[in-house]
Amino acid sequence: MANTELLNVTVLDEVVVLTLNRPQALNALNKQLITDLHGFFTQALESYNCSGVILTGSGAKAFAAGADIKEFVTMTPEEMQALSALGHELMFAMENSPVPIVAAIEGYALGGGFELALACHLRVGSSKARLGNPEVNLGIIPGYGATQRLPQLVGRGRSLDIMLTARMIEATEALDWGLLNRVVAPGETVETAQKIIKEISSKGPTAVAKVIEMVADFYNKNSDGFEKEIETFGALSAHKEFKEGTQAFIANRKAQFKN
Ligand code: DAK
Repeated sequence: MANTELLNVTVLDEVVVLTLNRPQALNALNKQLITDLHGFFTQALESYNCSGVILTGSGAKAFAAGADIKEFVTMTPEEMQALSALGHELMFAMENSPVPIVAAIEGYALGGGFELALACHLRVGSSKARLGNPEVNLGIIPGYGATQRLPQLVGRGRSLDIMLTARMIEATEALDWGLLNRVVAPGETVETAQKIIKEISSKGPTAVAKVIEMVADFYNKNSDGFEKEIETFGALSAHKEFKEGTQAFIANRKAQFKN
């Protein structure tokens, strides 16, 4: 899938940069944008053969200021449920992507926009980033997974603080809480995300994909993660990337994982 009207797709040095493109509505996530993101992460991503994805918002003011309030008030309960299912599928596809996805957050990441960032593997925020789940202000609860992913990231007390008070968390507090992995100057989030992905791309790609898979598995109530780690560890030790990584160490050279 190439660009759509609302989702800009570019490739920069083997990294896909996805830009939410509704700056006039602070990149609020309407049905079309969720559908485009779903199409990208469930179908198109595979064909890019990239080392990672950066997800960002257009304009300096917002990553995404939530689900599109003006649109969702017009939807029937059936349409809301169908959109919820699509959104959940999207977030799971992101969480389970074999290549790292890094959110580059300039300005607001609220409600559904925050949930989209929570489904990314890492988050880089500008010092002007403001994060939060203000859904209770509208008489609803988060609908794209924050009730589950937020406690996974910051625990019960901080999640309840964020979701019950609906307050916006500033970048320094978000960094302290582990909501953001890095805080940088405004305008530098994409470049920083690019550097992070570049660094990860020098590692064994299969090991990277397996780390993502195994950490996601920690939250799978039906799976024994320790057992899976033993199996995966064994399988990887027969992999050519393990051979290359260890031989490179012994020969005192940099490992070359790519052909
Ligand atoms: N939806 C639609 N339009 C939005 C928007 C949003 N979430 N956020 C901002 N905009 C629009 C504004 O209406 C305004 O449009 P015009 O009036 O110019 O036409 C434009 O973007 C610029 O916004 P402001 O003029 O308000 O800008 P300010 O700098 O004054 O304020 C702000 C920035 C971020 C503090 C403010 O815009 C704001 O409070 N925005 C709303 C934040 C919010 O409550 N977000 C929604 C949380 S609830 C679902 C799944 C999930 C969800 C829903 C359904 N289903 C599965 C169906 C999730 C719900 C949420 O995300």
